[in-house]
Amino acid sequence: MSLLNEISEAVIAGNVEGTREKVKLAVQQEVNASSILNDGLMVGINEIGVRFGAGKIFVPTVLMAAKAMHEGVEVIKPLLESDGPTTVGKAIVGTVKGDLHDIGKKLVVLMMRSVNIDVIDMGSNVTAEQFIEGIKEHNPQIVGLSALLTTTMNEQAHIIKAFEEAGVRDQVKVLIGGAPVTQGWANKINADGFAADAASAANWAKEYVT
Ligand code: B1M
Repeated sequence: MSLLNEISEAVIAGNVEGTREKVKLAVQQEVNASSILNDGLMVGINEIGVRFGAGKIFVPTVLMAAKAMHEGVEVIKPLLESDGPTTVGKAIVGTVKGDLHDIGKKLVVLMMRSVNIDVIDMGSNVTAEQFIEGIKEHNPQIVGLSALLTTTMNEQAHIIKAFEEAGVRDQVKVLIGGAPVTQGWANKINADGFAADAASAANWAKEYVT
C-alpha cells in the first residue's frame, strides 16, 4: 500500500495519531503537501461520507475521521500557508448558521491565506447578524459563506438578503461554496462567485482583490 493510501486508511479508521505520523512521514519523504491533502486525507474523508450516506457508519465514527483529518491538515498547514509579508486583500469566511461542518471552510481559509489574503475565520454556525458585524468591524472586500447541508444552503440566500437589507451588500463580493452548492445556486441567490474547492476559492479571491 502506498503512503498516500495509508493516510486515507488512517483517516477512515479515525486513527488520529496514525494520521499525524503518516502525514509527517510523507512530508519527510518530500511528498507534495497538496498531494497529501487531495490524494490522501481528502480521499479518506470522502470515503467516510460515502459510508455515512449509505448508513454503514454513524456520527461517532465520522467525528473520529474528522478529527484525524484535522490532525493531518495541522501537519501540512505550514507548507500550505504563505510566508509572504504582504497582504493583498481581506476576507471574512464562515460556515453558515445551523451548519457545524468546518473542515472545508478551514481549508478555504488556509488556501486564501496562502495567496496572501488576510482572512478572518468567523467559525461555524455563523448568523447573518454576525456576518454583518464582521463586515462593519473588518471592512473586508470578500465574504465567504460555506454550507455543507442542503438545508443550510438556504441560509446562504438568507444572509445575502440580510446584507441587502442592512445596506452592506455593495461593499463586498460574496463567494459561496460547500459540497451541495453549485454555480446555478450562486446565480439564483445573487452571490458573486462559486468555488468548488479551496484552491479555486483562493484563486477567485486573489483575482478579485488584485
Ligand atoms: Co455531516 N453530513 N452531518 N458531519 N458530513 C455530510 C455533509 C453528508 C453529505 C454526509 C452524507 O450523508 N453522505 C450529509 C449531508 C446531506 C445533505 O444535506 N444532503 C451530512 C449530514 C446529514 C450530517 C448531520 C445532519 C448528521 C446527523 O446528525 N444526523 C449532521 C449535521 C450537523 C450540523 O451541521 N448541524 C452532521 C454532522 C457531521 C459531523 C459533526 C459528525 C462531521 C463534521 C465535523 C466537522 O466539520 N468538524 C461531519 C462530516 C465530517 C461529514 C462528511 C463525512 C465530510 C465533510 C467534510 O469535512 N469533507 C460529509 C460527507 C461529504 O461531504 N462527503 C457530511 C471534507 C471537506 C474538505 O470537504 O467540506 O466539501 P468539504 O469542503 C470542500 C468543498 O466543498 C469546498 O472546498 C472544500 C475543500 O476543497 N468548500 C468551499 C467548502 N466550503 C467552501 C466555501 C467556499 C468555497 C469552497 O467559499 C466560501
